[in-house]
Amino acid sequence: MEIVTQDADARRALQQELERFHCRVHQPDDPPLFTREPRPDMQSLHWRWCDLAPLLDRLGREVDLGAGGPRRTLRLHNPGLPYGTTHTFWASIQVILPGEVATCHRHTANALRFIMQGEGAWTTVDGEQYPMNEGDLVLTPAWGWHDHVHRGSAPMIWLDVLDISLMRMLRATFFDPYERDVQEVDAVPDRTWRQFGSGVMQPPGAKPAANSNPLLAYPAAMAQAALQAAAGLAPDPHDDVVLEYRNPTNGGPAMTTLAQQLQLIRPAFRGRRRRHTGSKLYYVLRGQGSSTVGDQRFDWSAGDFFTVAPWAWHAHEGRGTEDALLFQVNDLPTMKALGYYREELA
Ligand code: GTQ
Ligand code: FE2
Repeated sequence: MEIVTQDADARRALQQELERFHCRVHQPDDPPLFTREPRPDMQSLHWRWCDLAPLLDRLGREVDLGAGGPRRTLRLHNPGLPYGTTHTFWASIQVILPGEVATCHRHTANALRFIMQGEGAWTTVDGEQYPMNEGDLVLTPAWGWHDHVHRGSAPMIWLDVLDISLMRMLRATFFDPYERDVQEVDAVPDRTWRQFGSGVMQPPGAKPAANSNPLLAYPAAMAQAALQAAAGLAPDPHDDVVLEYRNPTNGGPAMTTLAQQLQLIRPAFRGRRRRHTGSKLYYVLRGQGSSTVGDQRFDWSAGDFFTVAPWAWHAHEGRGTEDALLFQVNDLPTMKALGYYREELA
């Protein structure tokens, strides 16, 4: 915005008098209110598995599950922000050892878990219980009671993503501890999976609550089979092969604020550039490739994470000999719901 400099002294004088009335006028040296396009404070970053793996080992050995809220997590921190991985969500890697219990609580933040390594843990969400095995996505929608128990024999890690920054920005933080370590499990522990898990066949009388997703688990085998089927379609010019995890009762995103995708990038793929508002995080399950994000180039391989800041041009390409498999979380459902979504495609 063009600043009228002739009245700078008047504005400064006025400001001093206005202070006690809790009012202000724009000052010449205030940062611009409107920029032509987003100037995000979050940085697009790349975390390499070769750096993360030893840190996770250390965390398992040196950090107690009980410290800092009964979870043991490595947070992916964005140095451009006071906290969080992007300005809307936090991504952390949770480490749980055999026999451990991540005790029951609930919070207004929406959470999702994508299992990175291991098997044998179970999560209980409002009485429903689901296995947590490599490649599975499990959801903890806002305000649901949840606890995780590890019944397997080797350490496990999974990715936690919570819309904590969004919740805090909107001043909507609530948290309750449960009165016991774990909650009781329902007689039918996986009820909504049995009702809605196929996606297309549903009990005729089943009435899910409006605008909420009854499904809490998206097993790896189901998601990867769907992705293999989609690989027979014409490739997407930006993403090669990509599928979104959906709410089977309304076709919308699986969570109200955050979307999740599973993506194949084949070695010969050379994606077109695009940019959009909203932020996203990728996790590489297998394979390798390269992404240009703004003026950076991320050469990624299995176990790596990277983020894309709002409005940054980005494009992906394949590398090596095997198909790369990536999991993505983004906040586009929030942007779309609020009318702030924009994109440009090259
Ligand atoms: O597992 O419930 O990474 O409440 C952060 C907050 C995980 C969880 C996190 C949480 C959890
Ligand atoms: Fe939690």
